Amino acid sequence: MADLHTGGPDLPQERRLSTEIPGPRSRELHARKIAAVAQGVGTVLPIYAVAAGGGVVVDVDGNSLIDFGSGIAVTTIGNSAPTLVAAVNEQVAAFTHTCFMVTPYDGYVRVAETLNRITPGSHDKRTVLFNSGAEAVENAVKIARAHTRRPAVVAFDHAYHGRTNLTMAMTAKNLPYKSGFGPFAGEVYRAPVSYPFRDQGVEGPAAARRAIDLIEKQVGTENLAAVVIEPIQGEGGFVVPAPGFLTALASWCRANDVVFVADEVQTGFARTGDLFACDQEGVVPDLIVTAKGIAGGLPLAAVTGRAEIMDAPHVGGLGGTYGGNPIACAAALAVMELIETDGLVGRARDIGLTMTERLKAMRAVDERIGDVRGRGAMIAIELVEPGTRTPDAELTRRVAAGAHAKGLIVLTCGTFGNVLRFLPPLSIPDQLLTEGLDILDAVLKES
Ligand code: PLZ
Repeated sequence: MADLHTGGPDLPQERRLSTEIPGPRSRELHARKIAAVAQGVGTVLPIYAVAAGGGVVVDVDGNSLIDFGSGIAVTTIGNSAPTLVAAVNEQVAAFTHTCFMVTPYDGYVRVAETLNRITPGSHDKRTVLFNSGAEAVENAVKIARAHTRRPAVVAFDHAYHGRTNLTMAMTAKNLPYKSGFGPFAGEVYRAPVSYPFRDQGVEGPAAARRAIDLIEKQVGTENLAAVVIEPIQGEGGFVVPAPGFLTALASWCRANDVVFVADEVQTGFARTGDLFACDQEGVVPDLIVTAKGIAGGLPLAAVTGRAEIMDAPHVGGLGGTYGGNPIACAAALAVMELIETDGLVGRARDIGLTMTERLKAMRAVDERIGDVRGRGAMIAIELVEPGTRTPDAELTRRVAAGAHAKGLIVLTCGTFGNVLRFLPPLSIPDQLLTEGLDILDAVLKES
């Protein structure tokens, strides 16, 4: 089994079921997990990984599963891309840490320069690095408050921004994220998003007007520091707002000196078939928050934005021991180079076309698929009771479990728990993508 422990280019790109899922070794490890790890940390699929790359995750029992999850939209370039592994190894051997706030290093600066160049808008930008999406969202709010000297923040229905106290307040869904963990940070207000499937007939600009009216009446622009929005909502159900919603919101923010923050933690770095989801509509956020796909699995996150806003906090006002760790920065530079040189934006679009075409064909003969949506390699189906818009979370759970049993890793999401989402790594071979969709088709028919 030694070869199982090697990810990278030699990992066989095949689905292989050697045992039931989870197998005996995974079950043994899972019993130890339950005895050792706080139960608050849930598990989607308790197979224990030993190798991963391309489009597969290999477990301790020798099973090789097709990956439609990418570790929640993180391993966009794969889990063991050779250039990333080489960059990380080189950096580990040079030094692991000095703390950028103590004695800085070039990798951090290069990541900042690259993000300033590739994020939407050609204005003068600055970047600051952190460890997680939630930490970066919190800091975007700090920066917006320092710049505007106003307290309030608007987030949206179905939003997800993290699990820290402020980002829990900004996250919409009670269970599992918030219940029992309050009181939450104050001055967070919620506005209605554009959710075309559940909001039939409300066009983007009208949905923006609805949100803006509420913000003006309930918050007041003079109190509002920032509007924070995911251009395509992730955990909330891959909700793609109607065209014109984001542009109208962004221009209202600009006119009212409110900082428009795009949370592209899940949508960033080629995932949606554009470098950033904002690019598709030409939306230029004042601040953009990135994480996940930025560094191929190493913990890194960033806030990038207009120089005059980013430079509002005083010297020493932003930071953290590990933010912009040199190993994570080396990984990010490898990822960003690969995205540019390997045409991964186009690859995400192709994956999106393949998935959407197939899922729409499935929808045509299955009334339980209420909606097929998303962009690029970020696609979902919303499952409902036939011919209605009533969410069917039970069916969603069954389909996910059925896929897992057949060796396909899929994730669910959505406020109502009725969305199956597909986030394959862009390194997945076509035949595995097709096989994964075949499995999904078969499981839906059986469920
Ligand atoms: N903003 C848009 O999608 C993380 C969360 C999984 P962190 N989404 C996955 C879970 O159950 O914890 C996310 C996101 C958006 C912020 C975050 C938070 O990023 O790196 O998990 O803190």
